Amino acid sequence: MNFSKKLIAGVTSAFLMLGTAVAPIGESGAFGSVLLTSNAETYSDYEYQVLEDGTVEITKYSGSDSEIAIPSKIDGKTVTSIGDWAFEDCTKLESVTIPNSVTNIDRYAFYYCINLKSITIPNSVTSIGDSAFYYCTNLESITIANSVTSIGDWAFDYCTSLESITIPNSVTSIGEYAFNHCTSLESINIPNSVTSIGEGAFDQCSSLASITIPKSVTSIGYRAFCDCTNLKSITIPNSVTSIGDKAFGYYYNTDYDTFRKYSFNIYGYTGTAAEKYAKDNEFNFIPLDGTENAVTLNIELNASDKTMSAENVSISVDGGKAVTASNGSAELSLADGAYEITFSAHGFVPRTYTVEIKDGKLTEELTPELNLIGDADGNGVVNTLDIVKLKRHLIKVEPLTGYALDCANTDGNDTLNTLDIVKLKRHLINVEKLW
Ligand SMILES: [Ca+2]
Ligand SMILES: [Ca+2]
Repeated sequence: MNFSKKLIAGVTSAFLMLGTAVAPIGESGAFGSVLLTSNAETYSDYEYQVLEDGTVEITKYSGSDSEIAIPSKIDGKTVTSIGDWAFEDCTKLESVTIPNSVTNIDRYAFYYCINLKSITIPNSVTSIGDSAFYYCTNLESITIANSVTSIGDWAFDYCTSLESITIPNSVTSIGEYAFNHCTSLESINIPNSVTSIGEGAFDQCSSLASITIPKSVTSIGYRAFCDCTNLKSITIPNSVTSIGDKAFGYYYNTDYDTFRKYSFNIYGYTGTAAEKYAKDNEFNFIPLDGTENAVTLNIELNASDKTMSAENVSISVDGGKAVTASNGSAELSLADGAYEITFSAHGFVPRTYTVEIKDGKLTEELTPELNLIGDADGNGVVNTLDIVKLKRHLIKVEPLTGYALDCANTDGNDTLNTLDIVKLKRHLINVEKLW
């Protein structure tokens, strides 16, 4: 199935490329050498066409810059679209700034931009087309504004360097195989605007250790989380009424045959699709009935010198009980009792809190606060004052305690020493960033 899908994608690509090449000939009706020139107009390194509404679509980038800012206007006309294949195979490209006049990023727009490292999708964009970032194997970070409502099929397939991504709460559908082969993706929070998770959406995300399915989701597609080898359990809210074949708890061999994991826990509610899936596939089912009293926590990321979204926080509870999180807050659906809850996010030092829930309520109010790696004094900024703090700790003038110790431990090993200062310095002179 996986292969046949790929094949179809490949055939479609070839067909589209042919279509692009042929169209100008038919339209212009020209002959001879004229045939070799496109009817697209050019502006600097861009080819473009004027759309029916008088706005501009970028159809091709022919430059070889590593860093580009796409213009918002060309010849006085607003650029609204990045067309199919526009930046295909731009292997020199490392960073792109998309102007906030663009509403559509079309199919294969950044296909095979293998050196593209980061991209920000502005809050004018409403859709990310199929295979838009397919095989951008160096893409480490992507910021998607909360104007985007749909993420196309295969949109981020083979983005193997992507460690985290924030899906804004404007997105209602995640396309088929959208994050397939995102092998570095460690956590993802699906916002509570999403109603369906497409077939194979997170297929082969081998680093994915935790996943939160919000209560807005009603269907989880075929193989949606198949071959997520690090995923040991999943919590399914009772809003989910349909779960596709081998959606989770299975892995592939090299021939893409599927095998059932020996140990996989499904947390869910009795009498729902989750229980049926667990029984049908002989997985351990842990009922969550009686835990419907949700407790909401507001999570704060202490990072004034870095743009971070609390939507990206990943939450784990000892025993793997039900947790849903979105938009900087976590909703815990836990039975009465004491729990250790760990909050983590890329660039931040994970933090564990002990909470007690009684009669469906927290016994003490809790606002989890995470500090950046290196922020020893916890003021949201990593600078030379943190080095001073660390030095004063090392000479025992002002010892750091608790969470501050972890924040100062920039290399993440077992001790605080001068190597942590070296790491901090290298971060501050932009030699080796901590995040
Ligand atoms: Ca600081
Ligand atoms: Ca250390």
